[in-house]
Amino acid sequence: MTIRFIHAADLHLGSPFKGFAGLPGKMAETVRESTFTAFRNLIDHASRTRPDFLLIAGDVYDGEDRSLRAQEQFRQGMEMLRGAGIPVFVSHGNHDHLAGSWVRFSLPDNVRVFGPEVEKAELTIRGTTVTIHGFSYPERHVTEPVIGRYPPAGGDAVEIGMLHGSIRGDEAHDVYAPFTKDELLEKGYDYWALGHIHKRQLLHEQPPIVYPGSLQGLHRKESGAKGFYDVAIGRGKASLEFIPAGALVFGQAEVECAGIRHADEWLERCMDRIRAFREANGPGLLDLRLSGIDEGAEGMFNDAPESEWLEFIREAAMRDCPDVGIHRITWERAAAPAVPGGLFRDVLDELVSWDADGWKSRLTDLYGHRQAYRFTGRLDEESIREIREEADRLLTEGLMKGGRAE
Ligand SMILES: [Mn+2]
Repeated sequence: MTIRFIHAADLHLGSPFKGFAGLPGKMAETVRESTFTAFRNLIDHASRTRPDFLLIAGDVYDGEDRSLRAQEQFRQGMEMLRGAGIPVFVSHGNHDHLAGSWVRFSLPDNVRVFGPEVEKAELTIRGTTVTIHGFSYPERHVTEPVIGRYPPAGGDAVEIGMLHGSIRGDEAHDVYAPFTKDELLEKGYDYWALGHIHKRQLLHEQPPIVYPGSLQGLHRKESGAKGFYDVAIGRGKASLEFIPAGALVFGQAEVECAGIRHADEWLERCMDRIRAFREANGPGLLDLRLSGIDEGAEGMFNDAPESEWLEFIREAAMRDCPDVGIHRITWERAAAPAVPGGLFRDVLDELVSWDADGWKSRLTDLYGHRQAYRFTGRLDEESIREIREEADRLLTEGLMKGGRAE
């Protein structure tokens, strides 16, 4: 007796994808549409392969105001599954918590949305009872543990827990509804369908404790194939198959620049990497990291503004691999040019002196803004470091080029 279901999470329908407007051709639109395309891929897979049910473990929508378009697309997908006789269980997460204000759509009756308290849903599949436990975030910040409110498994039913949250003590992410692996295992469930962490991972094999990751990469740090799990649970044993669903893959490629003196040599090396990426991943957005820049290459790069190099490679990529966009180029220079003292140095030193809290306090207005926070990425240590480096680079180059900073 095998139960088969699909586990997806973090769809982030309607994610605005800030910072991609400069991409040529249809790429910008492909990026903007990507969460919807990935969602359609999920629905198509389910309609075609007819699992017993579908689980969505939080963050269906990117914003608490759930745009009309995102809701309409979601409703249509649910209607299709209703037509195919597939029940759906949804728990909302920190991005689409229940306290947001949004225009209401009615969902078809195959969809069960969990309320703010941990509750259970039951269904019978070919004579086997399946019990699904879950809850939706009543508000954006659920920082208290909720795991204690899940009842332990009892009886013969196949029991599944849905939980949007993170492992206690995981410093890399905002901690929501924290739990430990042991706390999950102690419940005795047959499967834990997690959401919130966008990187796919298996925390435990039997019984499986699973983050399927985001359905579509949402920015360049969410690189590699994205999708969902197709799960089969038989007698005390589960098997999982990862199904890619993303419309495009975020990736990085390194371009070795030693010995390059002419732009056409550089172009050829870049195109080799772009074609290899296309071969391995299909459509995508690529960051090019230029390494091994010797003095000659440095001289060549300095003869044109960085924006022009980016435009140059974007156009070449569009001719050859139209579905691979070049997101950005970074120059890995051996040593940064020396910056004279004075005002610029003071500004750079000031930036470097701020710690994470310093950055957060300076960005409070922006991050706390009702609309703006959706367009700002997560302000973690890594993004702070990137912002600082980028500021450093812009100031330094602006200074070197006599104020021609972009
Ligand atoms: Mn999420």
